Formats: sequence, C-alpha cells, structure tokens
Amino acid sequence: MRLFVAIPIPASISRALIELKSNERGFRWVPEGNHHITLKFLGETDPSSIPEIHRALSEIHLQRFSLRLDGLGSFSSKGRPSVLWAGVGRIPPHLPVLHRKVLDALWRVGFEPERRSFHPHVTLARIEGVSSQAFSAYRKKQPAFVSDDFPVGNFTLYQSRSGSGGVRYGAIGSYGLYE
Ligand code: 2AM
Repeated sequence: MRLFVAIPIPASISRALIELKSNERGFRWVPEGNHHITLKFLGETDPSSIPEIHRALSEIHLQRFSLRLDGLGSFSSKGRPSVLWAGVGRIPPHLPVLHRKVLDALWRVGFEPERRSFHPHVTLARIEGVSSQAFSAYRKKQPAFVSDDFPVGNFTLYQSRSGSGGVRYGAIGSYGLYE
C-alpha cells in the first residue's frame, strides 16, 4: 500500500483553495478535501509494517501550533511547470520540528529520510504539457492568496489509492499534538 504522513488541511481552508481552480488546459486540480502538507512520503509499504509505523508516530510529542497559507508558487520538472502550490507564509518553528520528528521516528523503523530540503506546501494542481511562457501568463492573471490562520492539532498517516474516480486518500492513523 502507498503511504504518506501529512498535516490535513481543514475543510474551510480546502474550500477556499478550491476557489483558485480554473479551467486551464493541462492542470489536474486536487479535489476539495484532499489538500494536505506532506511531511514524509513512505511510498509502497507492506501492510505488516503498519503497527510499527503507528507506534513510532504515536511517540511524537509536540505542542499544537497554527499555520497560515500565504502565496502561490510552483515546482518545475525538466524545465516545465509541474506543480502549482500554496506555500506556508511565515514558517512557525514547530513545523520543521514536527517534520524532523516524523523523519526521525520513521528512520528508526527503516524509512530513509528525504534528501531534499523541506519545502512545506499544499499541492493545488499537477501540471502537464504547459509551457513556461503559458504558465507565467496564467500566474500573472491569478489573484493573491492568503488563508485564515488555522490550528494544527494533529498529523495523519494516509493511504493513497488510485481508482477510476482519481486518487483517494484514507486516514489510517491520526496523531494528536498536545495543547
Ligand atoms: P506533493 O503534494 O508535494 O506532490 C501523496 O501522494 C503525497 O505524497 C503527495 O501530496 C506528494 O506530495 C507526496 N509524494 C508523492 N509521490 C512522492 C514522491 N515520489 N516523493 C516524495 N513525495 C511524494
């Protein structure tokens, strides 16, 4: 099964993100309710590992914090835009600490940490076959985006399933942060 650990985005913020959706060709928009900030992608994992993953994530202790999404950006692959995302404006110190704790916990049960640096973001759309010029023209037309502050009270272990209706994420475990 394909697993990842992420901070879920509250429904009200996900609704606001969906309003950024456009009919532009080449954009595959993440549906409402699927928005998240990935902390660690575990990839294809044997279901027999779930109890130890669950135990490792349950041992993480960290205080709650709040986040605000502020600004849009993009990743490129092979010189072409590949992902449109909403970024975390001012990164609160607890966010990289949570990321590090998740990596350390999973490292102890055999998952290699990411090599690339942590760039917290919410993927809004995956992009294919759009030139850099067309994408910059699109970005110039886009309004600015700033979300309300929202509390991060937990993080989640998700299973990603691909089906005829697209990708669906199911929560397998949720891990609370303390008040
Ligand atoms: P992204 O939002 O930055 O694209 C579920 O598939 C989540 O895991 C996605 O949100 C994606 O993060 C991340 N993900 C998917 N494939 C990945 C990969 N090969 N390496 C790292 N992260 C990946």
